[in-house]
Amino acid sequence: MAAMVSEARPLSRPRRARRRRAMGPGPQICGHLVGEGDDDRPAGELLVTGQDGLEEGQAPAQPPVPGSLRLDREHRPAQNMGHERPRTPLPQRRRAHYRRPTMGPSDRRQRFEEHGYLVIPDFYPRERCDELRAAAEEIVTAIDPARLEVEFDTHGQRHAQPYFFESAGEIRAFLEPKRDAGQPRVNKLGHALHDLHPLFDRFSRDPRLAALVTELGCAEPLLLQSMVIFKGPRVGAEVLAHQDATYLVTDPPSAIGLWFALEDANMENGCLEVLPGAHREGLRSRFRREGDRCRTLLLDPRPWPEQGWQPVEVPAGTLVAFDGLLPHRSTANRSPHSRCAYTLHVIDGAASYASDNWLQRPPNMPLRGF
Ligand SMILES: O=C(O)CCC(=O)C(=O)O
Repeated sequence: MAAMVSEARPLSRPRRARRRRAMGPGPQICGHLVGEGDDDRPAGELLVTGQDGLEEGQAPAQPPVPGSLRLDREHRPAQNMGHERPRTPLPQRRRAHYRRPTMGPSDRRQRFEEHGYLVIPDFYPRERCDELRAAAEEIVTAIDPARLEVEFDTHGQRHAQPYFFESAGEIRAFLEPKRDAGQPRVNKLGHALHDLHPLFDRFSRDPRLAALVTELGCAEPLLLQSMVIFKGPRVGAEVLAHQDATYLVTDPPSAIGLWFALEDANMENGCLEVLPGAHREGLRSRFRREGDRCRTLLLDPRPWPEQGWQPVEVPAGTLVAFDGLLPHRSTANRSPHSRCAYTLHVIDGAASYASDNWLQRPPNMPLRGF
């Protein structure tokens, strides 16, 4: 795949070693987790077991009721930008051919609409997560070190510059603002891994994901962006509270985040934290492209509440699906253990995509579905 990594070229052995150092020490696993069948789960934790009883890579035996989830353009409220997600009819409950019918599809949809997120353990086996992490490390190793200079900074958004905008159709690396013993570390890779790298493509286009987002109300799913967030030991930066719809505006709002724990995530290493139900309060701000820079437009001046945040502590292999309007954040990783995640954002092709979103794909690389 010649065009897989932007401006990548083979490295000499010493440069490869320098890149490896930039990746930091290998991942380690630590405990304090919520697992399937764990009855001590905090109240309100939305745990879905069984993924409809489907095996990895297996399409649902019976697809969702045809046509039941399509958005009707005629009946969509005009200029709904950043407000209520349109309510589409719930799919009819599928018959009980699932192995573990603990939560039916319409329960998942109802819970997703009520709380704004779902936790699906064991979506991928650990080996698939390890494989993805190894591929991500290989990508970093292959990137020209001269290109490794832009920091990803959720405080000042200093990364919002051409290098970042061009990553819409490439695979680029962004550095942690903090160094580890003087060494730069990679914060994230983005944003077209799912279209440019065969392994990420396969991981992202699992038929079970297509079935899930359809079930959650996405009529014509399009895979918009993907990221590997390394969250390295001691240096992994805080991600400030935000809604993904701030960056991925569609009318009506349609973004769904699919966040995969590639390593165990807990309070020590900076797991996701969400504000259950707050996706129903509308969009707080918009991140708008203005030429070669971006500006944040405040739509709702209220600060995020101090209370009510729910940590989502999960083992590797868990999928957390969340509404683009759900506020979420993660603390800095001050632990000796990394907390790597892969995240994929899907939008509905039946909604219109804002022309001033930062992410604009090059004309020769249109968005694709599953
Ligand atoms: O992984 C994290 O810490 C944050 C991820 C996030 O904000 C996202 O996927 O939208």
